[in-house]
Amino acid sequence: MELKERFWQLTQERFGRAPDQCDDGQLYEGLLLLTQQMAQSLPAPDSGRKLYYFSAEFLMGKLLSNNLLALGLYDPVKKILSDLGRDLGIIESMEPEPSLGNGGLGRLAACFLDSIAALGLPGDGVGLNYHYGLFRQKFVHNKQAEEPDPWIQPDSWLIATGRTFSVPFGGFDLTAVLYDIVVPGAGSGCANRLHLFDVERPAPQPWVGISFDKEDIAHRLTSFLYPDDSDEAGRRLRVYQQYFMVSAGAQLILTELEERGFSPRQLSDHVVIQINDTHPSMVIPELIRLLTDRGLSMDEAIDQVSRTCAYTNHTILAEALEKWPLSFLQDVAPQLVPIIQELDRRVREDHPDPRVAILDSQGLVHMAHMDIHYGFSVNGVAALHTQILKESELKPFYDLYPQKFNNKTNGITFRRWLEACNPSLAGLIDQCIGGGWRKDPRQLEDLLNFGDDPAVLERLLAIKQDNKNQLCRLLWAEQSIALDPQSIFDIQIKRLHEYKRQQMNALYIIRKYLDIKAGRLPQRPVSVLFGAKAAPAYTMAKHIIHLILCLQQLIERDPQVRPWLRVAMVENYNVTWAERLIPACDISEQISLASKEASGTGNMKFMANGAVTLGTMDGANVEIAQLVGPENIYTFGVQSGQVIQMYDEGSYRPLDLYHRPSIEELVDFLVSPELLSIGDPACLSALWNDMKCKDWFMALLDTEDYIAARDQCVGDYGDRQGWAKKMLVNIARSGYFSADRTIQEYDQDIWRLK
Ligand code: GFP
Repeated sequence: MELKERFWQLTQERFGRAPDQCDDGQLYEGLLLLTQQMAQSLPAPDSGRKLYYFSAEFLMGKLLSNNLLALGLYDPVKKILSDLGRDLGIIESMEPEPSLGNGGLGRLAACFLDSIAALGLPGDGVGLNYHYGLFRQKFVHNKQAEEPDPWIQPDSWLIATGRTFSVPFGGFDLTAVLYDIVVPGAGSGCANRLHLFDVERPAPQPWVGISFDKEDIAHRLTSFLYPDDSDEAGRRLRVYQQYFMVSAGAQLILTELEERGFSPRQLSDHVVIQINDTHPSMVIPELIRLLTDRGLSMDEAIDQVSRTCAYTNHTILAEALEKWPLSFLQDVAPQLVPIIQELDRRVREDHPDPRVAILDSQGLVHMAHMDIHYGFSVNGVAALHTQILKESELKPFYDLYPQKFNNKTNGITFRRWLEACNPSLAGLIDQCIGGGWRKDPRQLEDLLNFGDDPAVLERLLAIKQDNKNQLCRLLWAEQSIALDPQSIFDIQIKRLHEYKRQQMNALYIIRKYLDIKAGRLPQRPVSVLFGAKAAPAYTMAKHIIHLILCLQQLIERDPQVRPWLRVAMVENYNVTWAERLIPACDISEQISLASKEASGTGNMKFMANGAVTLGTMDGANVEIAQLVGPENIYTFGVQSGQVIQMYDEGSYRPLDLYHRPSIEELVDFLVSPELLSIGDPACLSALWNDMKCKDWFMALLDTEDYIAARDQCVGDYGDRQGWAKKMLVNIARSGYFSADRTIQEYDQDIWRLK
């Protein structure tokens, strides 16, 4: 049946009316069902070995456009709608964004699923179906407040599969119910699945904020991603969640293995499990348990699992590498305890070095250590990060298993992050070099032939301006934020964390504010945009949000400063906002303390959309710098080697830096009468005190250099032709960061799926 006919029939059956009589909500529902049906009818890729990608987060973003594009239906559907006088953009805005992730980790998992399906590889995601997501961010009195973020509607992308698994917790069992989201592969003609497990009887929305009874495991286990872990009940709930996910996932794997006609003894021939960060690490002992239940000896089970599991590390921050008290596991999943003890005993027998033990003297289980000993691959996510893992963070492990360590520099899907979010730029690229880049983003290099073509450079600038105009309209309509579209758009969007140094960006804003007040005007007007959520229990991160919002208000009220400098923090930053902000960005802020940002992926998205990076030599920024050359990026700051040395020696003294007049003035502004009249004195002085006395992520170390580099960048923006060239080189060199490339490398070096 023709697409149009099918759509007519569907709305007729569902709503008793033809599409031209439907409201936007009904049209959205109709398109959702149509897309869903077509995606579901696609076969799974041919399976040799099958991948299961385990992750606590999958930050999928809205799926309608993405899936229409993957199915080749985007243009036909757009046409059908426009013939009816309707706009796909408006219909899409009806879709709630699935709230299943936090930051880069979850968005990477989503890009990977997209690429795995597009490459026709057999690989499913495994995660949890959080009903209220991370949280919905509200700004109240210049502070972050958290609310539940319900996203599941009667019609959503979730498909009830009818499959269930019983998860044995200490003292009770819980049924895991499996829902699937279909992941159609762009151009591959097949589809994979994202498997999301849920409790049987999820509790309704908590009424007050995001607090709830953390002991009510049976009903609340899947309420929130990363429930507040500032108390013991919260930490224990995280272990419940993790065990629920991996136990149900491991049972699904063994069931599918059997359905494919293989025995548990053949697990590693037919299955590979990628452990995304340490949240799913318990899959190792759980699979060993399930295999021994099915008749394998302990030796055989350990051998199979060790040849099936591979681990990706996403951070070198010690506090982010999970360590759970064995006593929690004793409560949550007592059956795992003897297995973990046995795994630890074997490690100690072979390697007496206590630094590589799984269980430490305080009774903590080091999840990453278990992954490294009992997995066959350990990878970092950018060249520098992998090097740091090998040379310092995980050195004792690298010395034991050099062959396990490998690098897989992250990537992004250009289908969402260029084709879909920036159609005008995509169109210009097509005109210049044809459409081959859509399949193979490396072909973007051909754009380099247009570096001296004034017409193309003009178009690049015009498209950027147009995207900025569109963003301004949206910010005004949705959040009453007014910006000057002619100003430079300088954007920092990412999880709020001290190592990402949003606070250093704020110090630059203060510098400019003070300059303008003193009559020293900047070279041109700048708008500084932020988007970031802070973990509810991360006090310092919330203070930084407070600082930024206070600066926003201070400047907003000041007619002397406002024409030259604006600050705007987008409320409830999410994937959909990123899709609007990134195409409109001139300067991409990637200013983490060198050595701390494993890779970054926003940096890649900005680059592909023609923003110029202002960044430290950290994570994938290093590779961006190599690709574009020094004239097309602004780098600054102390290098990672020196930073690591300062931590080792404990030699960093923020107070000394604070006493430099150029810095003291900026830091002290936090407790100035201007700011205190707007903000909460307790928060601002806590942040002020922390910055000058502790400054754990060394913002003051790089502040002067940062200000100089940023001023240089703002100055160079005035040479419009020169700037357009930088934009073009950035776009042209971004193809390396295609997630398709990353996934091909995972497949060749780790998974070997076909
Ligand atoms: C984490 C790391 C990033 C990295 C992503 C994906 O992201 O450097 O790019 O994982 O590997 F910190 P966040 O969750 O911190 O955003």
